[in-house]
Amino acid sequence: MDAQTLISLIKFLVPLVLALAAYNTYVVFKLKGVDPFGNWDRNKINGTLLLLFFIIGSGLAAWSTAMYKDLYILIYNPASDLGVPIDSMFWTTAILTTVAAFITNAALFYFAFAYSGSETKKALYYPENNKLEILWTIIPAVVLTILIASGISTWVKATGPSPENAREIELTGKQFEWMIRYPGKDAKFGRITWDSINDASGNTYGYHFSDPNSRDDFNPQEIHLQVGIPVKVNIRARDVLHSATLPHFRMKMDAVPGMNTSFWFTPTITTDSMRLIKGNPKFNYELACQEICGGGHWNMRRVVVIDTKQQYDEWVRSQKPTYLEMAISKKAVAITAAPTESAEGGEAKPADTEKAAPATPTAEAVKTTAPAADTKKTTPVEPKKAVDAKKATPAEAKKAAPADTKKAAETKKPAEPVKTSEKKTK
Ligand SMILES: [Cu+2]
Repeated sequence: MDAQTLISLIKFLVPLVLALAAYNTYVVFKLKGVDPFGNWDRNKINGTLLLLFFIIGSGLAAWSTAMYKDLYILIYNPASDLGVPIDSMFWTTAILTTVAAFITNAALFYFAFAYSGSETKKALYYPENNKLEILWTIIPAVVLTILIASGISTWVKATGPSPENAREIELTGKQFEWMIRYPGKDAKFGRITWDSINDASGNTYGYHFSDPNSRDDFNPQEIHLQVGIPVKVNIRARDVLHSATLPHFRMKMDAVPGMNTSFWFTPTITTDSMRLIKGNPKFNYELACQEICGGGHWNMRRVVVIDTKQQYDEWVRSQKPTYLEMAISKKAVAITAAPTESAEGGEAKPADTEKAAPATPTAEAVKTTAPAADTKKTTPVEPKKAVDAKKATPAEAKKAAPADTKKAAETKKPAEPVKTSEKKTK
C-alpha cells in the first residue's frame, strides 16, 4: 500500500471511528437512564436548522453565480440573430422561475421554523380551499402558455425554411467527433449513403463519387461561416444520438441516426469582434456535443470561426475537395477512373450514378461495399439484408448459398458493378 492510499484510508476511518465513539457514549448514557439531550427542544432545533439551510444555501447559490459569471456563456450577447429572441425567452423564464422558487421556498422554510411543533400549539385542520386551488392552477397555466407560445414562433422560424440566400453546411455526429461537410462551389451536397462508408479507404462520409455533386464537397476540421449570411445546418448521426450545440449562437439540435434534422441562423459577430468584446485574444466559438454519447463525448469539440467576407472567401479557396484529397493520398487509386457519363450530364439521377460507377473510389472499397450497394437497386433497402450481404464476401456467400437462396441471390450480384464499369470504359 503506498502512502497516498494510506492517507486516504486514514481520512476515511478517523471520522468514522469518532462518530461511532460519540454514538456509543450517547448509548451508554441512555442505558444509565440519563439523556444528555433531554432538555433540548428538538423541534426548535430542527426548525432553526431548516431556516439556516435556506439562508446559507441561497447565499452560496448567489455567491457561486457571481463568482463564476464570466464562465457563463449566456451572460454574453448572443452571436446570432435568432439568439436575441432565444436569450430574451431564457431570461424571462429564468427570472420568473427564480422569483417563484425563492418565494415558495422562503415560505416553506420560514413556516417550518416559525410553526415548529410544541406542546402549546395545536395544528389547524384546513383540508381545502377551492378559490386558492383555482388561483394557483390558473396563474402558472397562463404564464406557461405565454412562455410556450412565444417559444413556438422562434422554434418554427429556426427549424423552418431557411432564407433564399442561406448557405448550407452539414454536421455528422460520430463517436467521437463531429464530421463537417461543405457542398463546395456548386452549393449542392453530393450523394452519400451509409453503405459506402469505408473508414479504411478514407471514405468516412460514404461518398458516391459517381455523383458529380460530390466531387467538390470538402470536409474541413473547422467550421467557417461568413458574418451576416444565414446558414442552414443539416445534422446527421453516424452511430448513436448526438446533439449539435452552438452555445454562443444559442442553437442546439439533436443528431439522430436515420433522421435528418436542421436549423438555420445568421451569425452576427465575427470571431475577431467577439475577441475584442471579451477582451480575450484566444477566444473561439465552438461546436460541442450535448448528448452523453459515450466515453469520448467530451472530445467532440470543433472550433467555429465567423469570418468577414474576405476572410471567408480566402478560407474557402484554401480548402481541397475530399475527392481530390483521397486521390492525392493514393488511398483512392480508382478515383482517377471515375465515371464520365454522369459528370457530363450535369445533375445525375441516383439510378444513373449507381450504374455508372462503383460506390466508392478505391478498388478495395468496391470489393467490400459492392454487395451492399447493389441491394440499393432493389429499393427499398432492408438494412438487415444489406448488412448480411456486406458481412459475407462473395466467396463465403456462395458457400452458404444452398441454405439461403435469398442471401445467395443478393450476394451473387457483386459481378454487376464490374459489368457496369466495363460499360463505362467503352
Ligand atoms: Cu456526441
